[in-house]
Amino acid sequence: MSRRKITIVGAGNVGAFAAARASAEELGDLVLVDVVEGMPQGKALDLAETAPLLSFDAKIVGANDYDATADSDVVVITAGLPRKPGMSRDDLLAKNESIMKSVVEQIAPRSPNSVLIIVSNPLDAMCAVAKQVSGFPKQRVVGMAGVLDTARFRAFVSMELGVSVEDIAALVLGGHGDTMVPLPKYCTVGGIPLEMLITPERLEAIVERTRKAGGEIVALLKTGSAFFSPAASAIEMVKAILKDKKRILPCAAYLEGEYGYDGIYLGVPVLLGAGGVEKILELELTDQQKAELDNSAAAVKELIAKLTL
Ligand code: TXD
Repeated sequence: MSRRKITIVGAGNVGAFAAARASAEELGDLVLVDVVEGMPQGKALDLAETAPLLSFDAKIVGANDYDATADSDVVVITAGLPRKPGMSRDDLLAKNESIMKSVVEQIAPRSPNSVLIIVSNPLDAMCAVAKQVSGFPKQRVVGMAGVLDTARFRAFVSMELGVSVEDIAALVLGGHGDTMVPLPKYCTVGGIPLEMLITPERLEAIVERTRKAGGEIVALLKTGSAFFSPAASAIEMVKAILKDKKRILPCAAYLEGEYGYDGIYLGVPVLLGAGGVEKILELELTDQQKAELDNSAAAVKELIAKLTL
């Protein structure tokens, strides 16, 4: 059996670290694509030279065009501009829309059976662009945000309680922005509801920190946004797909009636396997949770209306 093939478009911070994770986990052969001349080639070569140290076998190539990407199983798209201090994710809309269009126009005909994992911001709107331009079925265009937002929530709970992250399960719904909807009621620590282990005030502080976690890092870095955890999150999704793990992960999925929304991408729990988004899980929400999700959906719709699609 030949190896699986993963293309990563945008070999910047997120793309490069995602490539490092994918190769270290021996998920398949890799193609790195970027517009900057020499850069994806250089990073690909550097990464290939880690193989003897980390004991993986993979063909890793870098390119400025798309021919080498043909017949990829999964394509992770991180191409685009990141945020600078003072910018919201939405400020990136116009520029990243045109980048996303040009990338997907090149990718889709060469890898018509691939699953596209969108990472570029503003995430939910970029998923809509990728779906429209690729013409792929909704199952095969999915966005990475909830896995990251959930990991952040879990990291903060672990710091607060001094317990292993491995025992913390959590769920964050909604768009990838300040309107995201962390669901502390669905959070457990070793099977115990989180709410039994923490005061309401501390829990609320963690929820707030999770909502603003991306901005916290942008403010510290000053020159860009988070990349270790976004890259690891994207590769968690790649792994679920390539290994057909049927993971239940919060992802930006195209909704057609689920949760009462139609024709938009929004973060919801999905079953992620070889077919991409194989199923959307619908949870019963309280009135307040539904109101928060409505607010998040409205923010996504507002952005989609600004696209030139
Ligand atoms: O949760 C999430 N979804 C996110 C999203 C978490 C973190 C970062 N998020 C977004 O991903 C971020 O707001 C950006 O829109 C993307 C990429 O972030 P990254 O931090 O990796 O940005 P870099 O380091 O600037 O890398 C972007 C690369 C850079 O090397 C550009 O040269 C390249 O994208 N680029 C392109 N590649 C191919 N094709 C085109 N047209 C292109 N334009 C730029």
